[in-house]
Amino acid sequence: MEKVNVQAFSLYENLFGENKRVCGDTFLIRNFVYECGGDPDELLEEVAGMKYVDRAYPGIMYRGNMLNRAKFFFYDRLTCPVGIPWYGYPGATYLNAVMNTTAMSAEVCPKIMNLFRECQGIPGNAGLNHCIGTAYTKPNDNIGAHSDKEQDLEPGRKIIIVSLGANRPLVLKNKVSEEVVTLYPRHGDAVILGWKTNQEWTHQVDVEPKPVGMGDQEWAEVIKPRYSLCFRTISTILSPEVQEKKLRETAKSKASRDKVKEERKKAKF
Ligand SMILES: O=C(O)CCC(=O)C(=O)O
Repeated sequence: MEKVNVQAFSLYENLFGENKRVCGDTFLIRNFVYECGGDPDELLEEVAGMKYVDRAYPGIMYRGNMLNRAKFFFYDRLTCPVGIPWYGYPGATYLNAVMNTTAMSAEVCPKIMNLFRECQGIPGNAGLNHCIGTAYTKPNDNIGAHSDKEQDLEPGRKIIIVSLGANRPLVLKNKVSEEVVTLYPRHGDAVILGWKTNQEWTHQVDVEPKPVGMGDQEWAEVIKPRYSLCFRTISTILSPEVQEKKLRETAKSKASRDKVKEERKKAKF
C-alpha cells in the first residue's frame, strides 16, 4: 500500500485572491510548493533525478526536430487504474515516448506525488491525472509561444505549472490585443493557467539572457537549469489495446513518410 502524505493546503481560501491574478483566470502563486507542505529544494532534487526522455530519441522529436528541452511523463494510477492518459500534440512523433509514461508511485517519486495529491485537492481539480516534467538545462532551452492543445484535456480545468530551480521568464501574450504579461516564477512558485487564458493567450518560456560580455562557453558552464512540473487533467485514456494500435499506426506512417522521402531523393538524380 502506498503511503501518501497529504497536507492541508493553507491557501485554499484565498488561493485565487485578486492579488495573485496576473490576467484573466490565471494566477501566480508564490511559495506554492511550501504551501503544499513540500520543500522546494528536496522536490528539485527528486525532479532533477527523474529519467528524462533523451531529446535525441526520435520518438520525442517534433516535426522531425529535436526539442529545445527534455521531458518526462507521469500519470496517476489511482485516477487511471486502466489505460494511460494520452496528451497528443499534432505534428509530434513522440507517441513512443509518451508510451514511456510512468505510473507515479511513492517508491519512484514520493515528493512529486505528494505535490500532485495537494493539487488534486484544489477545488475543481479532483480528476487531475497527468504530469509532464520539463528540463531546461542548456542556454538556449526554451518553449516557444503556444496554447496547450485542448483536444485531450478535460474542458474548463486549470493547468498547474510549478517552477523549480533557476528563474526563466514565462511570457503570456494576448492573441488579439497582443498585450504581453511577463512573469518571473521563482523556485517553488506555481502559475495556475486558467482554461480561458489558455484559449485567449499564448504562453512561452524564454531563454535566460546571457550577461553582457560573457562568452558562450562560460555561459553554458554557469547557467543553472530550470525544471517545471505541468499538471493537467486528461480526458483521453488509452486502453492497452488502443496503445498497441496507435504504436503500429505510428510505425506504419513513419515507414510511409520515409518511403516518400527516399523516392523524392531518388527522383532528383
Ligand atoms: O515549463 C513551463 O513552465 C511551461 C511548459 C509548457 O508550456 C508546456 O509544456 O506546454
